[in-house]
Amino acid sequence: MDERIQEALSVLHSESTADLVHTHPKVAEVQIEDPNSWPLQFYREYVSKNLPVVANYTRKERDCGLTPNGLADGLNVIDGEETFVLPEEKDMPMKYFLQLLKEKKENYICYIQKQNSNLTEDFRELLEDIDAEVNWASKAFDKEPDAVNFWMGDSRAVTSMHKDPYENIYCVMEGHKDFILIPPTDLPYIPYKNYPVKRYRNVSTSRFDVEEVPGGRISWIAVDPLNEKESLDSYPQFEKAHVYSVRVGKGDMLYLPSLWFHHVRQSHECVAVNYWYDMEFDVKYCYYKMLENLCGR
Ligand SMILES: O=C(O)CCC(=O)C(=O)O
Repeated sequence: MDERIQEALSVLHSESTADLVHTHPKVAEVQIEDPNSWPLQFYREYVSKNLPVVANYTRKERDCGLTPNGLADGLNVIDGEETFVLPEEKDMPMKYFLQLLKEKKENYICYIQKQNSNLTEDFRELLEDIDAEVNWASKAFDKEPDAVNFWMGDSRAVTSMHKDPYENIYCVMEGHKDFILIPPTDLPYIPYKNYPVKRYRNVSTSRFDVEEVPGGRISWIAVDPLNEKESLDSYPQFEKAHVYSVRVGKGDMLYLPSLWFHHVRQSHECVAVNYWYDMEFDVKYCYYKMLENLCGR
């Protein structure tokens, strides 16, 4: 090769060593705090300097429900007493949450399960990929969803049997969910009991605390459909309930009608979104209220 070219190449190499490797020893990682100012920052600091960058939306703290046993919003025996226990709510970076799912630590079970329309409130970035409503459902119900909830978590996290006053369009995007469903007309065979309410605190792999929730008592379903024998021994009338089981797979959507009882399990790292449309408080609702009254619920 021509000597001048050789020299020019070595100048290029040493200049780029000085400029690139010394000033930018590794690929930058940035967190996009403000999407409005990001395009200018991106062009100025990376495009114009011809530098790569890993842009991360996900370091924002996310609210995750933590329990030592996967039983959030469900019954646990605390100090010998059956208790309805709420999860500890912990804000953590998404990266950390994903790492926890991979590690699957004992006694440290996390589940993104906040039902405050967390998709539209806390995970707005995902709205580029996930619709904020299901068009045909909004047409059918003639309203927009009241809440759109994002769910992601550990296979050990279980949602105990309950019902909601919502028409529920439940969509699974990754993995699967196993639903146990019981129709509202079976209310007479579904026993309720009154329980104290407490909340997990300081959950770690080796210990946890439980704190009082002021004034907390709740009437909750006393049977566990996964523990059929024990449930039937204590509450033989539960045998009359019509129990459906359905697996909702990736790409599937479940329409879960309002007031149907449901219990939910999931595959590990399952990702789902559900759309809650407020129910109509029509004649069905009136009959249900009458049934509740007749059954002393
Ligand atoms: O996916 C879950 O764990 C629970 C879902 C649920 O209870 C609901 O959509 O109302």
